[in-house]
Amino acid sequence: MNDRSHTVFVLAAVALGVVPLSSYADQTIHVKLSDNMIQLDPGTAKAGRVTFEVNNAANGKTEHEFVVLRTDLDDAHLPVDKGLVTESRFRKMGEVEDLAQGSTKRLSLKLAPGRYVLICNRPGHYEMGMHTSFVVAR
Ligand SMILES: [Cu+2]
Repeated sequence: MNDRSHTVFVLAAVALGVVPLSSYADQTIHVKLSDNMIQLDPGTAKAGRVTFEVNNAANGKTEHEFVVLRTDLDDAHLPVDKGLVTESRFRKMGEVEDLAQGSTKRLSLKLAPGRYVLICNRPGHYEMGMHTSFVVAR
């Protein structure tokens, strides 16, 4: 593709809404999983494409996971049954499973404005403190 046809292609893509310039900014949230907490940097995002870069930074050999739930509930007060948060009660946006100690995986989601809760739902891990809230602004 020469320069001119490339320009035409890009303009056509923008006109069609294939490449919405206003919401194009890619947002990366660095997620650090420890055995008793989940830390986010930064802790909020704007609506649109959000990529969670999830690192298992636990000291031991414990595997963790990372689940994104859409809910207005306080992250510390989710329903729990036998050590597991009852995920079926929520809209699950996505998850990263089987994250070995020291490893990093990415999860890219399109998120609408609202409140979310991020948890690790390995047995007992939620109750150990592996949860945090996450707000997506307009
Ligand atoms: Cu965990």
